[in-house]
This record gives sequence, C-alpha cells and structure tokens, in this order.
Amino acid sequence: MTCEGKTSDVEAFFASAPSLRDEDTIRQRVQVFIDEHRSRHNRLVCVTSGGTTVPLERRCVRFIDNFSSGNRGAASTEYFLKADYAVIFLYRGGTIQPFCRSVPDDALLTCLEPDDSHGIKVRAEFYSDVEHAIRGNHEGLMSHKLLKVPYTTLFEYLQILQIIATAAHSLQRLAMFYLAAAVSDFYVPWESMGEHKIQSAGGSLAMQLAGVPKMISVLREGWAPNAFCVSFKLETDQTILIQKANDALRKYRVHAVVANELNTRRKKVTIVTANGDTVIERTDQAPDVEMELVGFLCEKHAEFISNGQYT
Ligand code: PAZ
Repeated sequence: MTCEGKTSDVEAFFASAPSLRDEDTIRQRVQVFIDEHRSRHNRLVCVTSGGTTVPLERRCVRFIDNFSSGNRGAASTEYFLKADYAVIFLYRGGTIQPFCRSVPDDALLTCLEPDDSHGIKVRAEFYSDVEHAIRGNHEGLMSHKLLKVPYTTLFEYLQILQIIATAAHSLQRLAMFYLAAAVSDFYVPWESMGEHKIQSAGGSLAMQLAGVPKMISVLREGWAPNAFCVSFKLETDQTILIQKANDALRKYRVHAVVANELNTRRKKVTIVTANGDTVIERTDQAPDVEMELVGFLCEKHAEFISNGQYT
C-alpha cells in the first residue's frame, strides 16, 4: 500500500477514477470566478469542508464515511468573507452551510408554519436565524464573493480540488487553501470495485483498501505551488496530536497545520507553523474559535503576499 504522493500513484488514482459528473460546468464556474478575482487582485481562499465518502460498490449502496459536520468550514467561510476574501466553498453535500449554523437541521419544518392566508411564514422565534442565513448567502453569492461547489465521494473531492488548485495557480500568492475537510486515507480503487451491491450470503466481508496518494504534496508541488496552504490534523489522542501536526508540516511543506482533538475541536485549536505553535482557545467574548483562527491566518497570508514569507 502506498501513501506517498508519487507521480505514478497520483496519475493512477486520477486515471482510474470514475469521470466527474458536470466536469465542464464545474471547470467553467471555477475558472470564471477565479478570473474575475484575479483581474481585481483580490485574495481568494478555497475552504474545504465536510467528509469524503469511499464507495464500496460502483452502483453504490454502501460506503465508508469520514466524520465532519462542516461547522468548521462554514464558520471559517463567514470570517473569510468578512475579511474581504473571495471564497470557493468546496463542501460535502448535506453538511452545514455558511450563515446557517444556527438554523436547525430540519429547517423547513421547524422554522416555517402556515399563515392565515394559505401562505407560509417564518416562525417568530427563528426569524433572526433564518434572516441571517438568507441574507448572508444572498450577499455572498450576488456579490460574486462566494462560490459553492458540492462533492460527495473521495473521487469527486480530489478531482474538484485539482480543478480549483490548477486554476488558482494564476493567482500566485493571493490564493490560500484552507483544507478543513476530513479526507479518507484509504479507498477502494475503481478498477477493483464490483459493479453491484456486495452480497451478504457469505457472512463476513474482507476487503483490501488502498492508500490514497497524499494530494496535499501534489497541491503544494504541482497544482498551486505559490499559494498559501493550511492543512488540518484531527486526532482523538491528544498525546500524539502536536507531533503528528509537526510531521505533516514537514512532510507536505504546508505553511501551517491546524491541530485539533475531536472532543475539544470547537473550543481549542493549535496552529503549528515553522515559527512555533499558537494555541487559540475560545473565550466567553468570542462566538467561536474560527474568528481568531481565521484572523491569525489572514495576517500570516498578508505577510506571505508581501514578502513570500511569514513570521
Ligand atoms: O466539521 P467539524 O466542525 O465537525 O470538524 C472539523 C474537523 C475536525 C473535520 C476539522 O477541523 C479537521 O481537523 N479536518 C481534518 C481532519 C483530518 O485530519 O483528516
């Protein structure tokens, strides 16, 4: 099993992946968005959010999922927009959307009710949350500052990330990648996957999973080598977290790794850079940890844009 981002593994991964549905449309939307912001010299961030699925059958009935609610990506997108970035939000379909963090899961049924004139109205107690969600998204989309691109599978995620990163190469240092999505490390190669639903008659199931080539290295070295790149490291064992983040920093040559532990991820993150670690903990004054996290990274990115370096 190979886990390095070797060219042959990467090429094999993309060559054997199922073709991306709506590829031309995605490519065109991304290119138009990036061209517009390049012509205005705007800073642009690609925020990835949610978890990838790994299909077990081509006509997929069963899949392996990676945990992520999408809260980190959604919250961060809001703060990047506030900081005047253009944002490409590459998100897992069905996960939390920017400006919608306070809206309940079953929004339609919970927030709306029939009115007296056979119409529908927003329930008073949800009015401000719904208004925030609608206005935030409307403003982002109408001002062309926000582009949303959904994915579900690991194949789709990496194919779209490649499209975005190669297009963002033209932005040079003005581009940032903020890779908060939880991406599977293992997958079933398309060519070794059965067409139909796996049958259970045999009782137990043994499957061989292949290692996903480390695409962050490929992004850094090939797709968008001049962009500012921030990756995330999630662990459930606090004792190995910072070491693993440092390993990732060195191995993938990213500019920062945001380390977080599953149970405390909403309250505390550690930003690991070549210049040391910065711990960010949510205070009672701050609505969420992403406010300071995004603020910190925007500062580093500004230094990087000016000097090609950051402190
Ligand atoms: O999406 P969420 O807010 O529930 O969780 C965020 C997170 C833990 C998925 C993210 O902060 C993260 O660490 N992503 C990378 C996960 C990984 O190491 O693969």
